[in-house]
Amino acid sequence: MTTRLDSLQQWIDDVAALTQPERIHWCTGTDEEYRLLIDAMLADGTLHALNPETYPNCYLHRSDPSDVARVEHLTYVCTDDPDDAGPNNNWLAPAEAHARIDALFEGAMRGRTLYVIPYCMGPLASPYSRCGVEITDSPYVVANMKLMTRMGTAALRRIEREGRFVRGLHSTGDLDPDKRLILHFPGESTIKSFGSGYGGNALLGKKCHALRIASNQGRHEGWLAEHMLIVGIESPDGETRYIACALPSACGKTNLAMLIPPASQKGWKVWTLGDDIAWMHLDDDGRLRAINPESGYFGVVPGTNAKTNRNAYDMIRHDTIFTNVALTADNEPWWEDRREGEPAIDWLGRPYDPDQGPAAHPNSRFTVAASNNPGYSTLAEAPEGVPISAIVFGGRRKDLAPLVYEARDWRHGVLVGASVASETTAASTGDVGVVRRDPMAMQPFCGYNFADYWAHWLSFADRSATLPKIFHVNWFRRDEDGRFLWPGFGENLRVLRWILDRCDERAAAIDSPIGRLPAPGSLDTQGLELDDGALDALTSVQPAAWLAEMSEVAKYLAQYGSRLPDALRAELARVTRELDIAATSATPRRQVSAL
Ligand code: OXD
Ligand code: MN
Repeated sequence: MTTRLDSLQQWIDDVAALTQPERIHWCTGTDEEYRLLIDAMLADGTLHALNPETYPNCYLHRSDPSDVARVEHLTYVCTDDPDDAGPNNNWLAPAEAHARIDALFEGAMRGRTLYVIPYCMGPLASPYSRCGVEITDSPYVVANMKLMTRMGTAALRRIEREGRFVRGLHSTGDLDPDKRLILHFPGESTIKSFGSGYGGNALLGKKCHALRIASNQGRHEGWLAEHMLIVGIESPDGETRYIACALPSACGKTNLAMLIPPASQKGWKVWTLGDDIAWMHLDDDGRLRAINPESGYFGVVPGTNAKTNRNAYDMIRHDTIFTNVALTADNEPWWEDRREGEPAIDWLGRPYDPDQGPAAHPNSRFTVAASNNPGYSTLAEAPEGVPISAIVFGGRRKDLAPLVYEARDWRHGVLVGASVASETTAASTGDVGVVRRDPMAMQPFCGYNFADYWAHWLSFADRSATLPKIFHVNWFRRDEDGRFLWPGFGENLRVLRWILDRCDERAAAIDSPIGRLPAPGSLDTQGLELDDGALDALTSVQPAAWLAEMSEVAKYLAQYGSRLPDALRAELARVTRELDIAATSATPRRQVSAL
């Protein structure tokens, strides 16, 4: 197969001349093609078939042990002016970047197949979707892209109609960490990735295209590409409202996207639109609408069990690719906190020995089509997307941040988002509990200068009077003995309900310098056995501690210098001033909204 789009054909020819593949395969995206690829990978040992009775059509891939995560220190944004990439990105000049990586690509596909993957991020018929073509020499990448995106002939037809696409060139090379580079050229809508087969580095539709390149496209075209889940909340009377939520990694994004209402929340239903990325546009009426550009999940496996995420647990029992999990003696996948079965072989293929570390890699993953999810919303395929009622930011904070608070307006909400920070967990670094700033949960993913990104966010207030309300949540507050104050998981629906009630002005709130907190009785806590004083701790603000936090935020924002939007600076000054007053006065809190 070839294409009638000359620019695409020319690019394929140029890449083939550089990389010297043995053959070229244009992916059609059919199930038969997937089957053939899987069979070939089973035959050459790239995949291992799992127990066909209990895990039908499920496979284990063991990656190179040095290639198990995104490599932020090797990920670059290449712009003419380093200030356009900003302090939040590693930067290389485009000419130097191309030269360095093209030298690695030279002859890299000798003896291999070059796969051409045309893909569409978002529903094929949506005006909000954007297309790309990934060239790769990894059949594992092709199979994962089949599960994660709308790929193949239909996407190619759209690309040929539109004449534009993001170019992604990928080769696993020889997986030498010293020759690993992940480069983004926003000015050329191009990605080049060498030396890694890991999801976030190699499935170029995901972080590289749908966040780093798309955030640039969104900036120029007036929309937002965000690291957010999208969830639909259906009330007992059948009305569904949608929330987009940005949480840094290890804060339970996939669990929240697939929340199952507990028995106490009778009649409520939760529908998943997306678990990782949201593209949000203003429609003709000024409403913010979201699509999920992906059509599958690349989720962290450890911790998934029938209690924490029943839908995910069931969803990955068939038609799933597992990467770097352990095996039971029955050839089932196993991971820490699965709460079923025992590990026999660890993720490196060795007999399991607890003294050699965890059985599954802490960042082991499942790749699965979204249609496997019993809670997948039919509107995830709607070309017009869904209207967003609330935007929620959050982080993992054992103290300081209340369970939930509401920004007083859009501008304040942008500051709340820009101030997001989260404690690291054992799964991500050796230093547990260190607070890292992660604005809008986009620190590793914003493909341009954060200062310009916040200006872009702020500009939405000039374009619409009906923007969603903005909130902040923290499920992870602890008491002095380290016990969680809030039960979390399904009970988080109570907080989402308060958020939606606030959007309808149906719940009371109390003003504070950092935003609006649930008024007594406004948050449904019926039937929860919260410890004494827990609710008060979860819904109050300590001005002195918050003053210290705002000074950390100010320090962080200062690195953006004069590019930082004045409105954000002014908002920071306003909140700090109000905290100062609160810290020095005994004025009681003021109720702002009654039922
Ligand atoms: C992811 C991530 O894999 O955010 O989604 O790291
Ligand atoms: Mn993510």
